[in-house]
Amino acid sequence: MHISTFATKLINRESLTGRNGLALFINRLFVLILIVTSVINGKCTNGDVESRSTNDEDIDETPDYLNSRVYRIVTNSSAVLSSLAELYDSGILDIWGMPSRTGTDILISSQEEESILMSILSSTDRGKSDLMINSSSPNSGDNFLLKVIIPNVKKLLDQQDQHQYNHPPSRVKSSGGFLTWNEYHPLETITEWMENLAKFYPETTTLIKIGESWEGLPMHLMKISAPPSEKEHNSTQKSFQKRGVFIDATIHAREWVTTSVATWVIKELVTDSPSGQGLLDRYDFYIAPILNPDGYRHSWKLNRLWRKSRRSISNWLIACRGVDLNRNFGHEWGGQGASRSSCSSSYRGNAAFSEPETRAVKEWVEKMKGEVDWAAYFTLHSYGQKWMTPWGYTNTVLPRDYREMIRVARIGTRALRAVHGTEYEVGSSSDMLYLAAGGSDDWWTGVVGVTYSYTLELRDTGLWGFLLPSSQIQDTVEETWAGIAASLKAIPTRLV
Ligand code: 0X9
Ligand code: ZN
Ligand code: ZN
Repeated sequence: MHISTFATKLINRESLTGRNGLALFINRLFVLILIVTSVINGKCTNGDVESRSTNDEDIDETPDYLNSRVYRIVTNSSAVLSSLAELYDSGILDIWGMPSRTGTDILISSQEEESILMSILSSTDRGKSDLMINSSSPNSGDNFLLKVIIPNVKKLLDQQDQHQYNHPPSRVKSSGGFLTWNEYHPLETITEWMENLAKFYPETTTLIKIGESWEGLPMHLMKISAPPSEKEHNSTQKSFQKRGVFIDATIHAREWVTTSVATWVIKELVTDSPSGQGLLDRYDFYIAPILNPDGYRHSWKLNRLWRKSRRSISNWLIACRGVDLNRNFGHEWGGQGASRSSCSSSYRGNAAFSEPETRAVKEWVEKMKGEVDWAAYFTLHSYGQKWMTPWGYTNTVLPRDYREMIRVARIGTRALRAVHGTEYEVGSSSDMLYLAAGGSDDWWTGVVGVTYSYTLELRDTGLWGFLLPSSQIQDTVEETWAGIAASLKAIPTRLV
């Protein structure tokens, strides 16, 4: 079923194109061969109906990344971009990001390297004779640049394993509130840290369980709210009501540095550090450092580069795992850039909010309606150094308050840059990256009605990608928090 619907799609698109016919046809052929071989190789292994078994299946899912490389393709050729999109959509390619004109980073293993590159190159108008690494073809109509940005993924992973091994994650002190930002931490450490924090600072923090993941892990939200000050106590009339700020991280499992930022923000707010001064007078914070606990745990245990949740989806032909939770939110769900194929790393799921993880957020936000007046939403992703607004589902219209969103975003990126000189780009995600429907940012603006809804793609721009070394965590958390804090200060107060 999987293969045949895909083939029909290819044939339909083929008949639409005309010119470039042969190149496209060859390209489609490669894509088809790739799908068939990847099914046979057991990339999508046969399996029974929904099972929660985590042993046998998981072992198959631990790729060794031996001789895998990350390539960057920069092109304005729509044929190449659409061929990339198809490879991604069908689940063959893990694109670190998605096909876009500013550059597409793809992870390719040595076994697949030749066929995938051939397939991509055959869709350029100059055909496969262009197979030149690190070269561009300036004299053709379309620009095309292919270069290796991470020559040996395995080596990088091994180095980082070694590092984790030499510096085992520090345990939470029983006094509560001790975590480090010079290394990454597994799920249990972060959960334990939050639990202790809530015990140690009961006046300001509350640990809220908003639901459970597919594998039954708790989903936590830390509420940070300053107790009313003396001034507020004494005045009979409040001049303004506190508004809510929601920050989440690790919707995508492998984007580890986002969790470091979320926990840093919690720490800065709770310990009343100067960086957050004044913010707790205006806002209550709701922070979820790990929105995809199953995926995060999997990325520690078996596959560092895992992106999606861990639901198992199987039918008679295929058994793949995971839903891209950032394609599962219910505003214009199922539109462009959200795959129907469960093997794709951008699989949208069965329906809007079909996943326990996204549903937990939705139901909790609905429950809080009337109680919290949301001012801003930040969802932390990596990588790319971009501060993005909705919409992700369309690039033909912009949100009503786009100009105001950009004004505040610029204040954020300026403050961010002032810390360590890190440059961010500002704009809507569909303009800067690609179309992708079902993202959390679109839902917060389109359904919840929050003006300042942002997706932040943190460091870097591809040198390390998701494997950002732990030596960069401290700088990343400092600058990101400076940016978020400055942008929150730039939001006009609302009088009641
Ligand atoms: O594709 C995504 O979900 C985000 N990029 S990432 O590389 N971290 O996967 C960008 C999401 C932008 N927002 C929407 N498309 N709604
Ligand atoms: Zn270290
Ligand atoms: Zn992401």
